[in-house]
Amino acid sequence: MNLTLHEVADAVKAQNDVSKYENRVLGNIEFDSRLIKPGDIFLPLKGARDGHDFIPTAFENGAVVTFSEQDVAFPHILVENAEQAFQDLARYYLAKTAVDVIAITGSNGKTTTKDMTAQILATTYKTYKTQGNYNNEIGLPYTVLHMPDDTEKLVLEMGQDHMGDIHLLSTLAKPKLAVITLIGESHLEFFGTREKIAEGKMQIIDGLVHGGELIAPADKIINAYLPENQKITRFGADADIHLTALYEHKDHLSFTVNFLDEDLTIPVPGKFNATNAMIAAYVGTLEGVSPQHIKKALANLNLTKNRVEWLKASNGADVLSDVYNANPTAMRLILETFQTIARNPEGRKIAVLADMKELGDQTAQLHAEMITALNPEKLDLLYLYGENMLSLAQLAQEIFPPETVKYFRKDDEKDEHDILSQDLLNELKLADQVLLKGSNSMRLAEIVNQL
Ligand code: IGM
Repeated sequence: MNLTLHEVADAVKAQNDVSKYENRVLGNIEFDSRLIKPGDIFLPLKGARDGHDFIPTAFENGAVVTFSEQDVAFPHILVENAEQAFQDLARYYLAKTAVDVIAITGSNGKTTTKDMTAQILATTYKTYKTQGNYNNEIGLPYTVLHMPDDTEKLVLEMGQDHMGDIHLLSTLAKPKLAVITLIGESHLEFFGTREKIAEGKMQIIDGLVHGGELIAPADKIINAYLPENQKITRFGADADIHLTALYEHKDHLSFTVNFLDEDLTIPVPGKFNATNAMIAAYVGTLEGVSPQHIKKALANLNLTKNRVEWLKASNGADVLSDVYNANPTAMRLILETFQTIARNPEGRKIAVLADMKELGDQTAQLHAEMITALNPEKLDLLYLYGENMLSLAQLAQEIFPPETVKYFRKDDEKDEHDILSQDLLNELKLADQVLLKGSNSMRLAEIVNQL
């Protein structure tokens, strides 16, 4: 991160005197105390639990200073609001490094535009991009503050759960290029109407630098919100940029675009991926990447699996999969989202929650507390899996109707993974929605594949 302790305190307008602490260069900033390494700075956020409770662990792991909203017996930078301080620090860091920011709002899971853009830019520049789903008011500053010191181009994904989210992210990041891939109707956006989704996404121009450029679909739904004094490039049939040919194959696509002379290929199928690749190629062109480099980067695409994604089960059910890692805050957030979205007509909502690992001696408590995130009126069936989930299963049985909570063992003696998987397969109907969330080692990914 290459910032000193006093510099950080100044950037967030610390309310205490930090001159008594040595002004050393800090390592990383982390809000999960498990990730703190010697020399790091801790950020106590109010997640599922109050991060201030974990300040002692952060120092056990080698933190040299922590942000804090209250006086504590450890070296600290006193602030009114830790989340706001985190955002202020990221804003300061972007100004200091003067890195070029490319902002992309993706429709969750579907878009690979961010990865394609980053891989094209990486042929020519030191490039860093949003990892996983770190695209919200906490994930974006985290991404900014974790970019390598020599980064030249920063590709930031911006997600929206609520109106105003993208405004905050864009004004923080101040992109020189702002990309809207699609005005979707995706599950996670409970905005009511497509107009509201469009309005929310168009806030990506709120922080666009003077002389920047907006790249957006030729969808007329956004016409009401276009900026007056910025360059705008629209994509789609007959628009500024478009595909001039497209050949779909079983496992790849080849296509041409109206702004490059090369024949392009990407090693993934799906027509929409050609559009995503075209947008990425256009960003690369604007940033001065050669056509040869663009062609090569696209041909060798290495697309990472999205951490959180909506999938379709083979029987047609909707699957919200978040199976690679788990902490209490993330589990609470995804439960909130899953319980808020509209049910499919005639469909049920089913949650499959598995153990969160590596939570130390607070494991039992952190799992049991998840009861406050479960709403029996919003969930029709609850599957709980793993030894840490046993106490939650007992608590849930008290508030859910009979037979709607199913518990499956995984402990030293017994693993009922296959029974759970079979039960879910039998249970799942066409109109159902199912959420799967748990630590990677609980092997929920295998169940998602079977679905
Ligand atoms: O949802 S998130 O994962 N998020 C990250 C940013 O990008 C978008 C998604 C998320 C968010 Cl938004 C906020 C927080 Cl605060 C995650 C967290 C988070 O990491 N929360 C964590 C905890 C809580 N509450 S990590 C963690 C806890 C690990 N901690 C327990 C509580 C381990 C621990 C156990 C026992 C101890 O004594 C000390 C630490």
